[in-house]
Amino acid sequence: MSIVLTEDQNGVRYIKFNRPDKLNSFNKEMAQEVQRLLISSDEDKSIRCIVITGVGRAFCAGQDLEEAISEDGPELKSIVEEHYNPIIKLIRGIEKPILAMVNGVAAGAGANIALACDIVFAAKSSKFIQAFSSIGLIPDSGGTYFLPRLIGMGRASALAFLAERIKAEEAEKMGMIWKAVDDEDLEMEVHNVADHLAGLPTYGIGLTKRAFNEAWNNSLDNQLDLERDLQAMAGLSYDYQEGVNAFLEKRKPKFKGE
Ligand code: T3D
Repeated sequence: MSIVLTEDQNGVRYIKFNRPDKLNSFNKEMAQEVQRLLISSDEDKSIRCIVITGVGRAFCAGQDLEEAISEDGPELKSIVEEHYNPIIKLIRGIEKPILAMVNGVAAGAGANIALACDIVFAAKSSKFIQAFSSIGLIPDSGGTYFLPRLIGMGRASALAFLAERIKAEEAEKMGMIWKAVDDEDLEMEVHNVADHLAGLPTYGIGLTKRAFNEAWNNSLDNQLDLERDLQAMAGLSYDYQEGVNAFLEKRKPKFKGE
């Protein structure tokens, strides 16, 4: 059985971590496979939305700690550099909507991979744990970048230092994730949103993602310049023409993501 499962449906690629007996913790093979699948999802024009989730009772328990301490395993620095950093850069750099469907516990790098996604849905029974401090590490996989920006420095510090288990509903309340959903409704809700997103003007959505990525570091002047340039690009798209024509002709638009 493959270490990561994939399924393509209605323009949506589902990427499912598949080491359920290890709570989908990451080893080298899984990290490389996730990178490969993200790259191929980016290159495949028929894929217009990506959903990342886990098989079994966990989303992902972060680094496989047996591998991390194994004498013939990869060094800690290369685990971060070669396994997680490329995944986070791909999630942020792929100009298509990426959803996290957090089906169970998300710990360590697993939590931060979810938080790097554009929209995070989580089953109400799931929990987010910045598990790093429990084993003497620092939040990686973008944790020190995204957490303070998403929830503010005070909350980020508390989560990172204390490694408390945060329930999905609490995560929603503090703005860390988009939505906590009843467990039995999670798949249906995420499938519906993903199908919907895949039919939207995903070229424009990709440019919006680029603008949001840049907004973290830009001055207002620079951001306004960027909006001007990206809007000019969006204005040349098929989808813009189609959206305006459909509005004027009082019909439903049929977008292509171009
Ligand atoms: O080199 C580096 O480490 C650098 C990279 C760092 C990135 C990171 O992600 S560091 C953080 C690593 N992750 C953790 O510290 C989390 C460890 N896991 C847990 O704290 C707990 O398992 C959970 C809170 C996630 C879930 O608890 P619970 O009680 O529901 O499940 P469990 O019984 O602890 O785990 C079930 C099995 O999964 C168990 O195996 P067994 O006894 O049934 O054979 C457990 O050992 C295994 N498992 C869970 N997490 C990991 C793991 N095995 C390897 N690595 C794991 N991270």
